[in-house]
Amino acid sequence: MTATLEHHDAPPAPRARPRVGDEFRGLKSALVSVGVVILATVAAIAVGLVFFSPTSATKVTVLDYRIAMPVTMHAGTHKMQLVNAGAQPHELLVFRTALRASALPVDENGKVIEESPQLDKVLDSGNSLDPNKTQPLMVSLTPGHYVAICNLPAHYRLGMKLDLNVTN
Ligand SMILES: [Cu+2]
Repeated sequence: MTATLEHHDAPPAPRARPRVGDEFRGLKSALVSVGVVILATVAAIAVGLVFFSPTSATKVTVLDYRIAMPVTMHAGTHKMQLVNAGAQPHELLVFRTALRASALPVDENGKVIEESPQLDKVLDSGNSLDPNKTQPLMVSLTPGHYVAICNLPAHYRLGMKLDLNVTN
């Protein structure tokens, strides 16, 4: 009689234990999934902050008549924020060149000859930027020597030139 009862009672127990275990496994995998989603979201936000935050851009200020920006930068693709803090419109041109900023080839009007084979233009802000305006720019730099200038009439001669060294 006792053996029979045990025999009849026994089957439900093994079935019950796996069900509880399955629920825990299901809960565990659900928590792991939520964790993965949270980590992925945090990682995406971190990447977004690094690549898209305005604070990560290199500030380049053009004034009457000089350029203020870092003179040493690391190789890579950089965001730049061009700021015209002068009273005149300005532009920003960057050339990769072995020539010093003070020794660029110029025409009879003192403008830098941008098409010179000695200059390899890597950045051109395009239309001149008005005073108190800002303009986002992107530039890819490899190790070497660069020169930044503003080539609006007489601005190079007046002092808008800067040597930039790019390191690894
Ligand atoms: Cu200028």
